[in-house]
Amino acid sequence: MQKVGRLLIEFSSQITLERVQRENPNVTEGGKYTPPDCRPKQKVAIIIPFRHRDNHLKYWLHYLHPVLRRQKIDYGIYIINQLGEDTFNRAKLLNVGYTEAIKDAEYNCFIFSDVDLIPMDDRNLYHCYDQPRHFAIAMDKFGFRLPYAGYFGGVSGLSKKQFLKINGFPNEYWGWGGEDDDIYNRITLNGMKVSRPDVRIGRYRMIKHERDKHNEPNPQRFSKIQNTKNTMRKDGISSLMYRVVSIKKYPLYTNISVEIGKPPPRPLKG
Ligand SMILES: [Mn+2]
Repeated sequence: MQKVGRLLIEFSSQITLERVQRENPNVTEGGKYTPPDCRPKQKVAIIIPFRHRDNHLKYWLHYLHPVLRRQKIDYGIYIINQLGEDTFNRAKLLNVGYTEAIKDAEYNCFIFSDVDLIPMDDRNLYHCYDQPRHFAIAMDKFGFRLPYAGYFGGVSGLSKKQFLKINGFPNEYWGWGGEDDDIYNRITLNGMKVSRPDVRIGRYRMIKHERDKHNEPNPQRFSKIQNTKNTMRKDGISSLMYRVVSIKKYPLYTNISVEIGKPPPRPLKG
């Protein structure tokens, strides 16, 4: 199967998981795939932070499994589901995904993707590069441009070595925003720089949605991203605490449901 370049992506037809399964017969339990005709050097865990987005996940699986197979990636899909209704914490879920994926298989590359982002070109290769990679550089919601030079949101990828060099991701960003900028800071403060695809290839469609409940913009994000240098050594993969409640291997993905706690109480002013 060859890559096809630009893809037609739409979210109006109804997708069923049975259909996606039928169309991807070589994907094995837990959402794993190994190309039959080559031996990839990288083993890629794709990690998706998740809560209440089952419909988006269907589209993601429908579009991504064929793309990843055409790219001859050796991969596994991990949905990291935050249990309960406390404030969402994307970066902490990504740390959990890293930790659980390496218990499952010998991954050396980690791609962190939002569940509602679909690449529009299969030449945007989902593996790791010699610098941390930002994949989602031209999203439709930003007019197919980077919203700002240091943007690292949506879909990104780090080798195991790169991830450990920055002590993973911050655990203390509760609610929407800032965690991706903190990760960008960690990368540059540790002497690395972000690699990106060509703007014609790094195009993405985001599935339109209302803002999630319990993921309000985090008002502390502006001050926190000024402090990455002081926080990154103590807050990260080295300080990660969580509890796995269940691990379920479905035909197209592995679901890991976790309790990750809630934000610390805000001190009263005065
Ligand atoms: Mn979104």
